[in-house]
Amino acid sequence: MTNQDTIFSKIIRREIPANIVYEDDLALAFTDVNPQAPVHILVIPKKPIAKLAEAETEDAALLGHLLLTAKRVAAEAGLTNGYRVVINTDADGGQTVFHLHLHILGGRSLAWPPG
Ligand code: DGP
Repeated sequence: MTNQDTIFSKIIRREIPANIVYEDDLALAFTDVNPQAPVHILVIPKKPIAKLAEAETEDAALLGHLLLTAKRVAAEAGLTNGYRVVINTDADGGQTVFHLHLHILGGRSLAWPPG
């Protein structure tokens, strides 16, 4: 089941503002409103997949595209020393917006494991 009308759908439709750093036919990337690192960018599919747990085999190419978009956006953000890509999934994963998104976190050394 997908939720077609999250805050991220509104960003895709330009109904609310966002600092968009990358866009193509399949994906959008914009800075996180509540940054957890000096660079914190979200990469989302335009297709409203609610969460990774609802991605299907038919989404394989799209999921690959999102990872390659994350790589591109991280490079364009100057994260030459490394970065982390995170997909929070569902309640225990800490997901709060139910439109699949990749967090790109960088610009400082990140601790592991996460809390
Ligand atoms: P998650 O917890 O993985 O579902 O992360 C959702 C992220 O979305 C969280 O880091 C804050 C961010 N966020 C929520 N609402 C907005 C918004 O309206 N604009 C932007 N740019 N980011 C948002």
